[in-house]
Amino acid sequence: MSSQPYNALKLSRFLSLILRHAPESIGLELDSQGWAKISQLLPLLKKRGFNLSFNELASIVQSNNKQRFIISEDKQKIRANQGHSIPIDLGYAEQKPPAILLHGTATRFIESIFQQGLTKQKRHHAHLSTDLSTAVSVGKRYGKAVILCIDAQTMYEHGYRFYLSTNGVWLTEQVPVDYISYYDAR
Ligand code: HQG
Repeated sequence: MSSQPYNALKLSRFLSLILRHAPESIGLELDSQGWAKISQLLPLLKKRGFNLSFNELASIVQSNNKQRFIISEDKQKIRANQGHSIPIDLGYAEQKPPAILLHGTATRFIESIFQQGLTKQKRHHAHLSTDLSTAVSVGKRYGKAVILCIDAQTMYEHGYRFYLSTNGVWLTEQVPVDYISYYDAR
């Protein structure tokens, strides 16, 4: 297994790019729910230097640290579980969120967030987590991490909708300022 003809981390990043943002960049077609046919994907990956079998793709999907991708039950299709910027419908059902959710961001966004609230930016939703270490690592991607605490229970009571992705990320359209505070690490 150590002689893999591709780098698993690079491949995972490339899959994120093509399954969430730019399938057309390699000529891949996604259906309205974001699924790509694996029989179409594998030859396109090969052209990009990622020469792998179905089983190798399945093992990349299975070992991904954030479970970013899923293979359909019939094993014909693959999609990203969340994080898209292209218009597809993941079809997640609305769910009651935990009372508190976290959002990791960077210090440079704080002023704007406390003016406008948390907005979805280029993606379909604002992304929230139940887990402090995930929030910290998400925030660190853009600079010095700051953790925000979201009063999801009150939002829910006020009619805001929440969705839970297959890989455990909580999604909501936006979080107005009233429901945001700094996370108190104690
Ligand atoms: C910030 C990762 C200014 C927001 C994670 C974030 C996640 C604002 C950035 C997923 C703002 C958007 C998504 C406002 C929000 N003014 N900045 N009003 N509202 N922001 O990458 O949540 O590792 O689109 O705080 O696990 O960081 O890629 O969203 O810093 O689930 O699989 O604007 O990406 O997954 O950044 O991350 P993003 P995110 P992966």
